Amino acid sequence: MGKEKFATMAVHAGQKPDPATGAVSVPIYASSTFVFQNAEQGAARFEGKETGYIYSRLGNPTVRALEESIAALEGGEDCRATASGMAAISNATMAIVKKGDHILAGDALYGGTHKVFTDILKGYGVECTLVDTSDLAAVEKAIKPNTKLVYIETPSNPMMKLTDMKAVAKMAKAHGITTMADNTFMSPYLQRPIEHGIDVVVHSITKSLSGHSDVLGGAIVGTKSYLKVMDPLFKNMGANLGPFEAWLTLRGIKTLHVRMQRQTESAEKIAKWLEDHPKVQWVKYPGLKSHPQYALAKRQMDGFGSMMSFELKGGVDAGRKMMNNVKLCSLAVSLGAVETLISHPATMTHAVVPKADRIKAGITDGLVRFSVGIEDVDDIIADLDQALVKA
Ligand code: LCS
Repeated sequence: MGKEKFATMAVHAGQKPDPATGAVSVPIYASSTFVFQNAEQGAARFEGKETGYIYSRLGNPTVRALEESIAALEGGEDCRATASGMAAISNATMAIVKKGDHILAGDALYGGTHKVFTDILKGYGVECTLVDTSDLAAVEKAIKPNTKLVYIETPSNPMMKLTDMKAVAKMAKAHGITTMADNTFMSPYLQRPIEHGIDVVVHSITKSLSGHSDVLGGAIVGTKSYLKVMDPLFKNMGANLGPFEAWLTLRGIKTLHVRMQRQTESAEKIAKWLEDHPKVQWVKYPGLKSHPQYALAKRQMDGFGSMMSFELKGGVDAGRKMMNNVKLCSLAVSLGAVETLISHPATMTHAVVPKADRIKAGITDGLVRFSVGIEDVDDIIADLDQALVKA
């Protein structure tokens, strides 16, 4: 049998019946430690001469099932599940860069990532240049002799700007630079960066992978050799995910393809409706023909996703009025959930980004970010419609 299709892997990869009991749902192994048959076995496991569980910071069966599932869905060799998306990004990055190294990163990143790259890592002697990674010539120009990592979000949060992954990966490889992509916005159902040559994929599994606004977690996907280099850092810094969160995410992943299909279908309809609305200045959604990278979106993504941003003609005041008047949509940060979420990046997710960086990246004060859920699309549009009347 060849490689299974995505929907089959979503339900079954890593999620085998429990060998001890036959339970169809992977059990929650709520155990911090695991008994050794004898002292020799304990020693052998610590030395890596025998596989088996030791202590849950070093590995846990429920978490392991999730890691196998995500690795299969992303088409990567292996995965480590982390306590948050930020834990994934910081651990994955710190395994690549050391004092004196340079990171080249997209200019519109999630606020937390921006803070780690431009401020926190600076204190450890790592410098970072932000660049518009949709502009290949600008990326090439910004490469320095000490550049060790090119980091991208595609689409970016919240500007929905795409990066040509194949081209960037090829360019970085020619310079011996590792590439990392945050695939949170798309999920592996819609985009698999490793297929385009990207080396490491990171996720906030808080979003589409778990999908139900009930988990905080992250994941790092890469080659076995990369993860071997990262493991000492990961296991000793203690960024691991707990078994309950892993179980909730395994449960979420079983319906990932179904949720993403519905969310994408609804998002396409909503983006077109917003674009035609007289009170809307512009809409950024990769599935709109007006998106400057529509052709690239069709080439490197299997669908356009559930995320969009837009600005009203009345700017920040109109946007605020609209957000204060939605009834079905939840005024909340986060994304990729079954619930439709609306938020204001300038004062929320990207408030930690210095205003100059934010404006340069196009994140204006009036920008509204929208994450489409799985409710009835006509009800979502009706809610936006009544809120826009008041804006
Ligand atoms: N990557 C992206 C693209 C994100 O949007 C976020 C969080 C993270 C990584 C970090 O993941 P976490 O540690 O929160 O699991 N994004 C958020 C957002 O847009 N609203 O609230 C959090």
